[in-house]
Amino acid sequence: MFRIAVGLVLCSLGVGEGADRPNILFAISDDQSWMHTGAYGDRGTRTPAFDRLAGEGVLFTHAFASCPSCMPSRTSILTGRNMWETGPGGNLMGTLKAEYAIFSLLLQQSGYQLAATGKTWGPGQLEGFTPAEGKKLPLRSYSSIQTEAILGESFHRRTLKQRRPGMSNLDYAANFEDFLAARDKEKPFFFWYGSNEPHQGFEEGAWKKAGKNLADALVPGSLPDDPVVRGEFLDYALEIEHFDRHLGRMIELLARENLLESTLIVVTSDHGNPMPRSKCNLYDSGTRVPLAIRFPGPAKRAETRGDLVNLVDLAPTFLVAAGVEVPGDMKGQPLQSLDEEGSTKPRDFVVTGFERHIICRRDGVGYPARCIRTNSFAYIRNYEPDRWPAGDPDFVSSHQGFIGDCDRGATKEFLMKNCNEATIAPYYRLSFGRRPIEELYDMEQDPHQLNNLAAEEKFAGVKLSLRRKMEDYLRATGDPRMKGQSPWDHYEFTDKRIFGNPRWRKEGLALPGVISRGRPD
Ligand SMILES: [Ca+2]
Repeated sequence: MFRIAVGLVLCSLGVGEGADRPNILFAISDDQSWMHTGAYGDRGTRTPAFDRLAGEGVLFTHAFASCPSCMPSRTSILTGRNMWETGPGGNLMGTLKAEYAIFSLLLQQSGYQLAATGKTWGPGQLEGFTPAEGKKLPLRSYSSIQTEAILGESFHRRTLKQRRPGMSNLDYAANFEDFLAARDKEKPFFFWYGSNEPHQGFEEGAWKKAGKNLADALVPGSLPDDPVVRGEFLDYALEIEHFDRHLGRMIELLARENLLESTLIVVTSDHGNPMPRSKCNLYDSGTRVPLAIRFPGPAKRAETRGDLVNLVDLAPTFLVAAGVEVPGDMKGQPLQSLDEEGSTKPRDFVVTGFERHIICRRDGVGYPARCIRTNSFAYIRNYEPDRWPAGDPDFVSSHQGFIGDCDRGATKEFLMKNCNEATIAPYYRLSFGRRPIEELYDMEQDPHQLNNLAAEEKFAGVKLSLRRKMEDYLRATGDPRMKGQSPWDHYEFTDKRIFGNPRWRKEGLALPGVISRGRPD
């Protein structure tokens, strides 16, 4: 079984037996930008459940994932460590090492019951994990038998009567209901609700059937204002609404069981939307996520917090709520009210990072970058500016075609097809073209990060001070990049199932050395 070094924590838990500790419901969507949520003002995406929780708790306006890629972001959430502090956990299809403390296991050891439905942690491998003999679970979008080792029993038996094309067939809320019925009522619980939505694979044109209006689509300024693009953002909005509907049903179930006031509810996403220049990018559209927290107790007056938050802050938030001591190597800080005694001061900057997502460049290398974000500016350092930021344009990736760090979809196809049109070419370059070593954006004047100020004399002082602040933080947290090292380009890519892409085989492209060969399918 998967084991983890927690001795130092266990000896000082200090948790009282039978203490009145809250249940925790953690809801995380897959690839949702903060802006595509009703509470932040989007008219094209209806999210009444999220908005309700924000209205009864705290709405965070500046929350950021540590890394804009599924598994690294989820690794950082679980470990409370920045993406560069998790070794091969910082790459998609990497490995989560057993040496890092994981908040869910700390909760479990302190008496919590763990359970989950939908997408949990992945895709990747847990170090040292071997399934118990005869135990098999259906693989449902990366929630597999191995994730039960870190997040408890998977509830997945209830499926939807009518599956929506492009979406999971899991009835997430019904599975939560099953868990509530089956749970050990002597224990507080931690339940992970991970939707597979709004990950790419949308039903194209579904927005028409749903009666949405193109005029309501909220398209980031880095993409062309075209009906194709607007339509894709509405198809994606429908998937966010699916996630939110199940969340709403879960809130109702908690209320029905009289558990709402004894439950901490946290809702967020693992990173931003999957359209070009978002996911896998350190711009706001890639790393900035929705975040609402309803703390236990009766509904409070709505509070909005604009301080910068990193999703590494969630692990300590859960542990503090449960009365469990936070391990010293978790870099996050709890998000409990800033007014409470002993609380930490708000962050005035966050640092995010990106290394390797899928295999989409020759030699299997990534696109290393780091970003520091303050309330006023974003500074990005691209460590390998000769590489293509979204993947080689002439190399067929494992499963996303050319330019493989951008998921297949209508907007991507539109940009590729029209890249020589004068009005579209600048957008193509913004998404897929090479980038300078440094980027600097004035986030108040230029929220979509279109005007790079890094070469402007007027901003030289700002740029230098941000770079120093970022590098000080990276050094203090042991980023190998600060020593000129690049372990991520060499870590094993642990999943080869996706290499069945016929185009890849047809073109006879050599598999880069980082792809594992000996593993079973
Ligand atoms: Ca994701």
